[in-house]
Amino acid sequence: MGAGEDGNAGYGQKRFRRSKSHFADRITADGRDGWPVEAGRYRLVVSRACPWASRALVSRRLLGLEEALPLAVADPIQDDRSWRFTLDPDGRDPVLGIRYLSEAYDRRESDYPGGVSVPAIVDVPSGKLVTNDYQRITLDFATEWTALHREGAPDLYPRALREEIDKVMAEVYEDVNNGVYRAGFAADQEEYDAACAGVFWRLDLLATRLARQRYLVGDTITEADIRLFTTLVRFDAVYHGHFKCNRWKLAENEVLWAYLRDLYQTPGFGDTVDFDHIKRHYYQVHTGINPTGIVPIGPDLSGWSAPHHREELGGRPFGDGTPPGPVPAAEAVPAHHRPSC
Ligand SMILES: N[C@@H](CCC(=O)N[C@@H](CS)C(=O)NCC(=O)O)C(=O)O
Repeated sequence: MGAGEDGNAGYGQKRFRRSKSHFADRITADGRDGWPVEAGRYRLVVSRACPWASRALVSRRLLGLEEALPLAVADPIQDDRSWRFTLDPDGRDPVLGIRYLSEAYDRRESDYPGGVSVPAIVDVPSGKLVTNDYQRITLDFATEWTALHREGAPDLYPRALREEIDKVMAEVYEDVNNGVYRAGFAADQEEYDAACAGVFWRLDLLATRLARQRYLVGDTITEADIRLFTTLVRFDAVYHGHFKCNRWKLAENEVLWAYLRDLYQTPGFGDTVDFDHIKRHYYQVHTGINPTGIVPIGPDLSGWSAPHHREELGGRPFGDGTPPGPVPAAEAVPAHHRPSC
């Protein structure tokens, strides 16, 4: 089920390794890879369960790219052909007309041997996959798709702060974003101990940093916050139990819990999150570490809208810009998949 680096590649290996995105063409303003930025030409394929895809969901909302780059949401449960569009009528994506994301991969490259991963951007006219390079996709949203940004869109990757943003993101990736996966798919005690220690060591450092400042870099929301958010928002629901990162829960860490609630309550963050998809995907797909596929009842999802008081630290969430408008009706996450607060 769901072969690939996220699903099964870690099992039985000495060390969990994340395989590189294979399709790294870029969609740019000048179209140098043959894929120019163009409203309505591409389709963003995600799973709301996936932290890497969720970066793209948040960034797309903050920048107001919903109309320019329409969305396909895959079923959180992959089958042996991977991501599928079983949430759509007749099990087909209504625009691409395909049942499996792998069909877009096949159109791009026949006999591609790697995993079929999200996020993915597909060229609608040709039905071909353009990119599954999740590290690049959101940076390009911020810097290449500018002509299609909404009015008041924030600068998520400000030039003057890029060096620091890149440094923070690299540390967060190694110890937190990917660290939880290394802990979860560890093949032995030693590997688990090292990964888990790294997760909590880095979270402690981040909490110290965030006790003094509202956001990770500068005084506005940047790409670095998006990347930390998508892991933190899953922490208590899946990483604490399923991946055994259980030294403490996020909700027990005053600073990180307040930081997470602050972002969650910011338009464009919490409104992309689907806890039902997250929990069912992790607990039901990773049968190597949860053979029964039982999805636990917790955690208690109350309290996400409680006051966080982070505004007392200052900060200007959108800089000189403004918050995004409401979620397009067709993209709203069902109320029963979200905290009742
Ligand atoms: N494949 C990307 C990361 C994205 C990723 O791992 N996505 C997961 C979902 S959270 C996925 O689609 N896994 C299925 C697979 O790779 O076969 C990479 O280059 O590391």
